[in-house]
Amino acid sequence: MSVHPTTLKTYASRISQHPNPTAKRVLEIMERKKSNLCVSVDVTTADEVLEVIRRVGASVCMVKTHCDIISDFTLEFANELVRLSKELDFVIFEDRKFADIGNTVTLQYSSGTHQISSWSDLTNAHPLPGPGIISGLSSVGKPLGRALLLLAEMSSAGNLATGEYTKQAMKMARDAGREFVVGFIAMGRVDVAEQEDWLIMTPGVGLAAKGDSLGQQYRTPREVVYESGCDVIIVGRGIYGIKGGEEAVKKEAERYREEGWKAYEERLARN
Ligand code: 5BU
Repeated sequence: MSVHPTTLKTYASRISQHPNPTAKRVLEIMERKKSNLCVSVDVTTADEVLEVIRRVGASVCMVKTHCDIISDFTLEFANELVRLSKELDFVIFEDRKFADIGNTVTLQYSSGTHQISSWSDLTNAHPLPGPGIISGLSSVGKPLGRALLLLAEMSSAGNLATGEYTKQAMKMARDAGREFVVGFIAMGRVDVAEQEDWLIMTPGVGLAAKGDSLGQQYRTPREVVYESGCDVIIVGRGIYGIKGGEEAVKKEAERYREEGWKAYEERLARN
């Protein structure tokens, strides 16, 4: 197993490597709360979303949303999300996966029912349409201090984001600079160049299941953080879907936080 130098550094020592304010904030929160856990709150009403966040908030550095699955989404709900993100100290990541030409994504990011740029600290985009997608999103998000991840890889079986595609995603991020693009959705340390410091966030994490019936594939926090050198574990159904009511969800979030942090400490101990 090759070890990328960035994986031997503490999250705190990486703060100064990042010019983007949201990237700095993510790393600060991770260190402060001893958490590399992002909970993906994929429930379909505003009340349920807020309820899950109240239960898991203390254990996470980040909350990930899909605002287009929330049947009663309003900007008042978004305001409450922002208020909770300050109170409970986490970053909001809208997993929008933009994938259109620059002009269209600019409108999708700033306008419509969701006005994502007004409340989401971090979002993501497919590199598929080319660098215009970054320029478009950046024109809206950068002045607000927001940040972008590119999807360099995916967790689902049979996906096409592999090999040369992943390499080109890296190149596109490098060419864009690190003021707005702060990292990748990836399954491992795709930033092979030794001096690079990107945030690598990884979905497809579960302690119980190995996958679902629709192609999702799960690895454990240890496989993701220790073996693959990723920075943030993203967990959805493994946490909010656990049986046993409110307390069980809270306990499960704490269990994933502990597992993720233990794997990070183990990785640092290789120094
Ligand atoms: P799960 O319930 O832990 O399987 O949810 C995973 C979440 O991460 C879900 O919101 C997906 O949309 C998201 N995801 C993913 O699973 N795999 C990917 O490659 C990307 C996002 Br990108």
